[in-house]
Amino acid sequence: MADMMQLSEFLQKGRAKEVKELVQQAIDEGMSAKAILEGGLMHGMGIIGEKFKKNEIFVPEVLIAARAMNAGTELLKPLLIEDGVETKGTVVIGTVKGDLHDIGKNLVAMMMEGKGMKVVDLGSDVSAEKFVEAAQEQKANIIACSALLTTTMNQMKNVVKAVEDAGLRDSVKIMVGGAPVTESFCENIGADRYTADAATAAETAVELCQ
Ligand code: B1M
Repeated sequence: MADMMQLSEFLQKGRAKEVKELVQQAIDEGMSAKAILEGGLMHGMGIIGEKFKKNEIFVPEVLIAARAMNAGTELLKPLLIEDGVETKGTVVIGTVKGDLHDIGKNLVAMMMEGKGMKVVDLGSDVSAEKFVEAAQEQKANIIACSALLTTTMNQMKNVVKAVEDAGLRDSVKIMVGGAPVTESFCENIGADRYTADAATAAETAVELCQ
């Protein structure tokens, strides 16, 4: 039986190969994507975050752990995609300008895809203008912005303004999320919906397209 504490430890040590093997073993044994994510991968990343905060580890170690996390979550993607689901709408997603944290955004994108949304992932460090251009090109229903830094979350305000300036405010909904983002921040900047986690973000995206 795949041991989720061992998975957490491999992730903390940035051992991507072992993370992949253990995630695959857990999948083969029939463990749910949620159990693997929460019990192993996110548990490990939580400990990394705590150690980073206390200056017990530094950026290189965090980066290596993040790579191992992405290697593990990629394997979970097929489990999160429901077979035969018709496209419910289009979402343009990215991490805001100045922000390189993409793990949470990747999870949100995967889960949205899993719920039948067409997801156009712009990556990280995405400017307000780029969000708007992509939304126009893709005729998107939703722009979804992620931010992990208190210094970059304010970029979301620029996205709301750029959407307004482009005359898209009535046709495009704006979703925001990421660790420092809150419901009241969402209201203050005039975005449409804040969600705290990837699964709720995916459900909300579908709801907004109905
Ligand atoms: Co950074 N980092 N980091 N980091 N990093 C944090 C965010 C920090 C809290 C660490 C700490 O001090 N404890 C801190 C921010 C402090 C603050 O602003 N208050 C911090 C800092 C300071 C920095 C640097 C400035 C460090 C430096 O250089 N001195 C630097 C900034 C670089 C930049 O972006 N310009 C930096 C760099 C990095 C790495 C590159 C090394 C790496 C990122 C690698 C990568 O993403 N590819 C990294 C990492 C990994 C972290 C921590 C440890 C983990 C983040 C993570 O991936 N969590 C983080 C500490 C922590 O969060 N505890 C930290 C797992 C992920 C699944 O969770 O992203 O929260 P999260 O996503 C969740 C929800 O938030 C939500 O759903 C997800 C799961 O359900 N969600 C959404 C996310 N987006 C959403 C969008 C939605 C809805 C929900 O709708 C659209």
